[in-house]
Amino acid sequence: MQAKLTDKIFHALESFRIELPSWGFANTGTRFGKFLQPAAATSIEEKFSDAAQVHAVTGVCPSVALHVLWDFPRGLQSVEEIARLAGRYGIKPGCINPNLFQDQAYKFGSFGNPDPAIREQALQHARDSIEIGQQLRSRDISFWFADGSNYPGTAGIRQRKRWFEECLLAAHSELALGQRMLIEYKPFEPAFYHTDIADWGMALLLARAAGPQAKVLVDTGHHYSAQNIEQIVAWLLSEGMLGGFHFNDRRYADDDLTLGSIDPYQIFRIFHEILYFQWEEKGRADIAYMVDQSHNLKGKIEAMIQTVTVAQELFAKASLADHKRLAAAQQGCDLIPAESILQDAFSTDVRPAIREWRLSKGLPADPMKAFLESGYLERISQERGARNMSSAGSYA
Ligand code: AFD
Ligand code: MN
Ligand code: MN
Repeated sequence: MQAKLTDKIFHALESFRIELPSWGFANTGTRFGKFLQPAAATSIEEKFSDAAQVHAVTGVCPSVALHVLWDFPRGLQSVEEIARLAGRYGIKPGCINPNLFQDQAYKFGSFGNPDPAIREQALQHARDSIEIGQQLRSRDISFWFADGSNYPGTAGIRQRKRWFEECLLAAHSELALGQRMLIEYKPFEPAFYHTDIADWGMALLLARAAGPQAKVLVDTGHHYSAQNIEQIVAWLLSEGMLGGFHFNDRRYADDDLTLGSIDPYQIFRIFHEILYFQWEEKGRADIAYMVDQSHNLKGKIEAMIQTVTVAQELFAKASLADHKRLAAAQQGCDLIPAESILQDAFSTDVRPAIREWRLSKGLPADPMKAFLESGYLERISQERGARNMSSAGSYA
């Protein structure tokens, strides 16, 4: 490979970091049940330990996103333990995820619930989550709401929008300087008639209404199959409203499959729009790259390593697009040359250069092989197997 291309790839890899989800290491499933895995993490310490393994072999996952209900069983009282584990395993607490969907009180919604007492309960949980973020010096709080309805006529859509505006504004007023609120959208599931924050436009308007520290979070699985996600990304970048991503892949719905397993070219095009924007603006976009996946069948740590290495590969490919030539080709409506700039970058095998970069950092050339040879999987399967396979397994 030409030295110039290798330099571009090295430069891209230097800046690329991706955050792991604590819940990706635990037993999860579908509404039809879950298949327990002997090595699955069931405690927050095991999640930190597993995340540390992925970081040890890849070198690019220094933080782990946390779920307030699942990882902080005692709410704010759990902060000290999390801080201790972070220190012990060398993995920073990442984005804080409030849980506004599991409590029975949220049957008819959280911020969108017609009962003001339940909206207040949800808002208090949001305040606690923001406080947890402050105590752990974690910058981002990412809000996903299951709120919606299952049948026409059962919910006042505009009234619920107003309640969301009120609650998000109130939550935003609790943010410390530098903290961010990321508002995530999702077209459907678990609500099947309407979801209160169903698309990027709704998330954008609500973020704008909440305040200047609110941005939009794009979960790549939260789109209809025909949607052009990179166009949404380009618009949010242009508006300065792209806060970050939850990366996964999908075939049909929010399938939470490993990144790039179905449509790697789509993830490449998303990365391209970001790098093209950064080239034009001559500065880095402040975007949180995060994984959000459920590994129902694949081994959890192996699937996470796969996702991280594929993300690196697609980001490195996207870094090869010649933006200057592309801008000129677009300006001149030179369709084939313009398209070829993306296709040539996407079809470049960047793996040798990535292996070189890893070795230059003292990292294993092949993270998956290094992990499988480390004996960690055998050890935790041994330690956790009996407990995991006997119980119903704890949810996330
Ligand atoms: C589910 C939701 C959403 C959320 C994630 C973590 O669809 O993506 O971000 O759980 O709470 O996947
Ligand atoms: Mn998500
Ligand atoms: Mn999701």
